[in-house]
Parts: sequence; C-alpha cells; structure tokens
Amino acid sequence: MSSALITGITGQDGPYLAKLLLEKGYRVHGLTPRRSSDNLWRLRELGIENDVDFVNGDLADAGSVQRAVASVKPDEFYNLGAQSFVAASWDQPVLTGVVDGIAVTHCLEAIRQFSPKTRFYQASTSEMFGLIQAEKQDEKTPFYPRSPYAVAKLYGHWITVNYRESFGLHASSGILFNHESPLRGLEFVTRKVTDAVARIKLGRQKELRLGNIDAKRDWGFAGDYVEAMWLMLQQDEADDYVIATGVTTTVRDMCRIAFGHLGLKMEDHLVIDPKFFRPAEVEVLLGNPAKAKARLGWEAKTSLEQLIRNMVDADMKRVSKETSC
Ligand code: NAP
Ligand code: F7E
Repeated sequence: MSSALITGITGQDGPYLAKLLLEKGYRVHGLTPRRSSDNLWRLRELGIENDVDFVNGDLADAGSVQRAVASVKPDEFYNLGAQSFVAASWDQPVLTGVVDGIAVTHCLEAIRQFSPKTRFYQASTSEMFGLIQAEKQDEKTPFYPRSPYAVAKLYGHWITVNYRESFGLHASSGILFNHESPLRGLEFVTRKVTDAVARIKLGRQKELRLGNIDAKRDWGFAGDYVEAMWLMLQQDEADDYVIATGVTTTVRDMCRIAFGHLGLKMEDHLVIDPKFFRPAEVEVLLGNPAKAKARLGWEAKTSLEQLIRNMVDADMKRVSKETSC
C-alpha cells in the first residue's frame, strides 16, 4: 500500500487530494497544527474524516515536521499547508514568509535526512508571475511577485528546485493558477460572491461589497487540479508544471455568472468598497498549461460557468439550512 503525507489537509485542496489518494488505495496521513476549534468540516463534507491518520505538527516547527517524516516515511509528501490569503500577507508578512517560504526547507530537509526516497510536491502559485512578463505565463516566464505571499512562495519554489538539483530529491513544483470549489474559504473572491448571491436570493443579505472587479484570473476547479499534483509525482523525473485552464475572466464577469444563475441582476446589489483594494494588485493572470497536457496528459475539465453554478448551488443548500435570527 502506498502512503502519502499531506500538509494543509484541512484546507480547500487537502480534502480533494486525500479523497483522490484514498480512492487509489493510499494510506493518507495529514500533518495538522494544533487549533482551538474544529476545522475538519471539509473532510467531513467529502465523507473522509475518519479515513485519514492525523499527525500533530506545524510547518513552522522544523522538529515536528522531521518527526512526522521520520515516523511515516511516506512514499509521497504533498506540501499544501500555507497562509494562502494574499490580502492577509501584508498584515502578517513575517508569518507568511516562515510558513510559505522557510517551512518548505523544513520539509525538504526532513526528507533529505530521514526519508530521501519520498517524492515531494510543492504548492507553488501563479501569484509568482505577479506583474506579468508575458501575455500567457508558462514554466519559462520570469517571475515578478507582487505581495509578501508571492515573495514567500517564490522562495518555496526555488528551494524545491534547488534540493532537486543539489541532492537529487524527487521534488516537483506545481505552479497552479487559481482553483476554486464549494470548499473554498469565504475570504476568497469566488466563494465570497457565491455565498453572498445565495444569501441575497434567500433574503439574508442585501448587498455584496467587493474591491477591484477589473482584475482577471484563470480560474479552474480544485478537484481537477489535485489530479495534476498526483500525476507530477508519478513521473520518472521530477519537474515543474503550470496548471491552468488557459482562459481568463474578470472578477466582474465571474460575478455576473453567479448572480445570473439565480436570476438576479448584479448591478442591483454590487457595491465597490475601497477597503478591499490591495496595496499592489496582480491585474491579470492567464496560464499556458501545454507542458502539463503534453507530459502529464492533464487538462482542466470544468468550465468557469459550471464551477460557479456548482458553488452557488452548494451555498444555496448551506444557507437554506441556517436558522435565521
Ligand atoms: P487553504 O484553503 O488556505 O488551506 C491552507 C491549509 O494550510 C489549511 O489546512 C491550514 O490549516 C494549513 N496551514 C496553515 N498554516 C499552517 C502551519 N503553520 N502548519 C501546518 N499547516 C498550516 O489553501 P488551498 O486553497 O487549499 O491551497 C493549498 C496550497 O496551494 C496552499 O499552499 C496555497 O498557497 C497553494 N495554492 C493555492 C491556489 C488556489 O487557488 N487555491 C493556487 C495556487 C497555489 P488550518 O485550516 O488549520 O489553518
Ligand atoms: O482574489 C480581487 C482581488 O483573494 C482574486 C489564492 O488561492 O489564488 C488565490 O489568490 C482577485 C484579486 O485570490 C475582492 O483583488 C476584488 O485580484 O480570490 P482572491 P488571489 O489573490 O488571486 C492564488 C493563485 C493563490 O496562490 C492564493 O493562495 O479578486 N477582488 N474584490 C477580491 N478578492 C477578495 N478576496 N475579496 C474581495 O472582496
């Protein structure tokens, strides 16, 4: 039986990846930091809460990462844990630097010392392209990070490449563009919109306040993207891959899809609030996933329209079940 250790198993991607691996017959371990309240709702929604073995540990605590790797000696290690909200990275830049940057070295060192055959996946990000240097971004496009989050992730990306080249570790970096799902955190713009649209439809909320709706993103479905992570670790050679749909859409148009799905007019409810503008913005991202298609046989299966409609439907169900007060 193959085994995997996943950091960030309680986030959006962790549960989709864990489910995929469990279906393939893996034993799945999840590194979880101590939290004061229950955060297993996503694993519960996918019905796999009791199928994961939890290991205590925090990415910022090198010793705990070492102990986890030394005891599990996983065949595959997926490093998904992060402070992943770009806007929050200006408020907590050092924490973001430690957890999203330096901690990647904690993982790689633990593998190098205690389990050098473990294959490693690093959750890199399209945010590293930031102020884009090419109209369509691929693995060769120069990076230009625009937030403390992106700067930290760039360190994580390059240290992964460096450990591959220095020590021959099977360490791959997935440069994933935005991916969303009904399990997305409420602070991210797609889920903020789909939750608000459901609340407006059900009379629980009147307006939706957003920042820069002219920003453009290449949005895909998280369930499709975790398959790409797994495929990267099945290759003979470790490498870096851009994972994207190849289509970019404004926040405004994404929003219109969500309102339209419930027969609402966006203009009747949308308010622009300067509070949600960022100190530096990534105006547009558009990925070129040709290498992933050619080498991994991977391509995105879910359109933005399907994705947003699914998210709105899921939020309608959730909000309907809430008791109004
Ligand atoms: P997410 O929903 O924010 O989940 C982040 C996970 O990291 C949570 O399980 C969180 O645990 C955990 N975590 C935070 N700090 C930690 C620490 N110090 N030690 C151990 N675990 C910690 O993120 P996601 O959307 O699933 O994304 C997964 C990864 O892909 C992240 O690294 C993200 O930066 C990267 N990424 C995401 C996207 C995207 O569009 N979703 C695109 C490119 C790259 P708690 O819940 O307990 O806080
Ligand atoms: O913002 C604009 C905002 O927070 C998308 C993370 O998973 O993907 C994600 O980062 C866009 C930005 O995602 C609001 O300014 C307007 O231009 O949903 P987001 P993100 O910053 O692109 C990358 C690939 C990651 O790696 C990250 O971990 O939407 N926007 N108004 C807004 N964004 C939010 N959150 N809230 C607003 O009210």
